[in-house]
Amino acid sequence: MVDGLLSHPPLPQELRTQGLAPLPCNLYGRERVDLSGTWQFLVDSVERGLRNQYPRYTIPKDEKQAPVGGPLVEYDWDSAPDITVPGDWNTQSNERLFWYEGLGWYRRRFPAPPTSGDRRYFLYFEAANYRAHVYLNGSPLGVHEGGFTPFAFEVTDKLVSDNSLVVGVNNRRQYGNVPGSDADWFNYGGITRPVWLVSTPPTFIQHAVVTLRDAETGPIITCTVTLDGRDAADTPVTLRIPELAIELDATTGADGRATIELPAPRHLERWSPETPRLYPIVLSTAEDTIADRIGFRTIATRGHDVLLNGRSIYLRGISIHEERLGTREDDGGRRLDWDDSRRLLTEARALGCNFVRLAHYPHSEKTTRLCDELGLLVWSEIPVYQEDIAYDDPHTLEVARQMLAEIITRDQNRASVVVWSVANETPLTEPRLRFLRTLIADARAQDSTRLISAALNRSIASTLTEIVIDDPLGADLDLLAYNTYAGWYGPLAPGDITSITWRSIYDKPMILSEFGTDAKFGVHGVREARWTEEYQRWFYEQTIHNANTVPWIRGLSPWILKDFRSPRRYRTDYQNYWNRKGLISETGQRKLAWQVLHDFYQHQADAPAAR
Ligand code: GCB
Repeated sequence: MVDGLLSHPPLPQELRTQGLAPLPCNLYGRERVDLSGTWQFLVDSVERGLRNQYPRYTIPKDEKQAPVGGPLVEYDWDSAPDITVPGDWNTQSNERLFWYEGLGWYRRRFPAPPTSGDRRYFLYFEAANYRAHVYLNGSPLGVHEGGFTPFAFEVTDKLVSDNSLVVGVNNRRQYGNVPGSDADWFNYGGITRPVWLVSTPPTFIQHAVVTLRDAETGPIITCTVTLDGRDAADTPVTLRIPELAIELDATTGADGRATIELPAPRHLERWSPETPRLYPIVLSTAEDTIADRIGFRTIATRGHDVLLNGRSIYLRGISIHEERLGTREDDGGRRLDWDDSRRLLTEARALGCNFVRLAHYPHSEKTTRLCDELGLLVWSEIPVYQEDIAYDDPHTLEVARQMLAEIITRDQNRASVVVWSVANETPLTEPRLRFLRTLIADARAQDSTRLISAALNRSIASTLTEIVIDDPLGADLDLLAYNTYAGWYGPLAPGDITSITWRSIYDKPMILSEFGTDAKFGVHGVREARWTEEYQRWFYEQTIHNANTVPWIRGLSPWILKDFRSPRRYRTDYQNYWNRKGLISETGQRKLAWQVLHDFYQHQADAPAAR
């Protein structure tokens, strides 16, 4: 930890996560009203809104003309500037807020929901970075911490004919947060993903998971349903998968849960990158129905192999940050609509990928749903990043656990998601080991159908030219993953990479979860010259060649698909606050190394030499 990082005292507990409802699953299959669009926005760099109760509230009309002696109110929502939700404030502010990190207040009015009667309502935020303080009609609903996962508040008894929703979002970086105060990506602030008013019947299907597993007797489909509401117990639930001619019932127990289990039909087509088959699924009770499209697949490891549907697979991957692929240099930002997500993933497909590492935090639900459609296996990660995490702070652990639970809840029915990663590049200390082991135990308890991993980069016994995979955390992981920058950071040149040898104390498969060099598109020179496309190409050739000699390296997710904004990249000649390790530039131009990875994925990755 760097001195001075503790200069911001931790927030009092009452300003931490509180008031949340259990997250309703399958948002996109529910009745809901989109609250995206134009909101009002006020910058509150001194954070008075949190201390003085305003600008949480809508000012009653007559208060604006308060007589002398009446309350003095120094803000006015109706004339406050517009902002678009979803979207970060950094890239939609005419540069005024480009570097702003702090508190910003959003306000949106919305009418009473069109349906009336016996319904329940939830305000559902797909994400707000980093801490969100939410108020409805002047009353606090609660607080959520964590910039990349969904959260919801129940507002059933709180809606009026003309509602005022006020949200304070604070993206001030701080030791104790997850991530901490220093990360190599841009800290886009605000309500970065859509906000919805979700409506459900009084007793609704709060959570449902449909999985496939290979038992000794053959493949089994299991569906677990949890109801929420007054009639949650002792209620019949039906699972229908019309294309498999499946219709089965079960009745919930006293805990509101029911499990339906059946042998998978022989003609079930399994989901895979080659055939990303999704089946329409309908779950219903007398009151509620949710529909989704779900793929069936198994993922496991055996010895040095990763097995998808029982078959060894080489993970032909690429790492991706959630940042829009722009058409101009100043275009990228954190707001991604369907087309933006599709554009990034289409670039991954063009490279020949069957796997994407969604770094270093949960990406939007649109992205994982598109990965289901496109046949891209997904590594999903929470932002427990490097050494700047308060590994011995119980509150920080709670936040990380909650994020992990939220992303698992959201994506448990995405066949594409095959890996939960609990961290990236964390130090070899006891507090870190305890912290990550707690997360791993949580992930296994919540979801036994995926692999657990973490990107490692530390070692006890490594030397410059022998990399030893001996991080004690390796014992807890299903899939090992290692980030290497030999040939970029450190004394070795790309020409030295092929003399590197690899040894692992674990009998497990591993992927190279990162490698890369900065190269600015269009900068050319001899291959020994840093920052050039030639240097990057040479580095890729050497690293891939070296990795391909190691039989237990079963995949790659090089760093990274696209150049991305980063506050750590200060060189004005090549970087200008962009990390230039992309295989394509921020506007999509392919660098020379792109072809190297493409050709490897095209011709060699599945060849016996790569096994
Ligand atoms: C890493 C980090 C990644 C950085 C990358 C770099 O090891 O995991 O977040 O962006 O290196 O470019 O240095």
